[in-house]
Amino acid sequence: MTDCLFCRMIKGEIPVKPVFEDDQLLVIQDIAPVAPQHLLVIPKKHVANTLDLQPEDEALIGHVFRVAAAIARERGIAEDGFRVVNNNNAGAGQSVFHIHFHLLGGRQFNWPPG
Ligand code: DGP
Repeated sequence: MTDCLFCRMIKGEIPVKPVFEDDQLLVIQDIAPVAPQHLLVIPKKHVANTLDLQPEDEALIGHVFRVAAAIARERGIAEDGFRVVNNNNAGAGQSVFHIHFHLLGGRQFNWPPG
């Protein structure tokens, strides 16, 4: 996807400072943090959102959560509580249509979410 912001970051066309990277994922700081710790866990495979996931993506999504948990522990936000949030479509707040997961921590969260 040549016009996809996150694909361009993954391909190196837009420079980023990865917090973590492997063959499946890129993790970066969110440009507009809404918590003291706000990272984006971005699968390198272009999938618009959860609605487009395929059976072969199941291991990838499991990997997302395992990496998010490891980063939460590393950053000291695991014990006090953290969130992994995935917005799907505009009504839920999705603004970048390349699937990604917000890893949020470092403050108290409310329920229900806004
Ligand atoms: P969402 O609204 O759920 O689609 O999340 C997209 C997030 O991406 C949003 O929190 C802001 C972030 N974002 C948008 N553009 C950039 C950018 O150029 N760099 C970084 N690091 N984050 C971005």
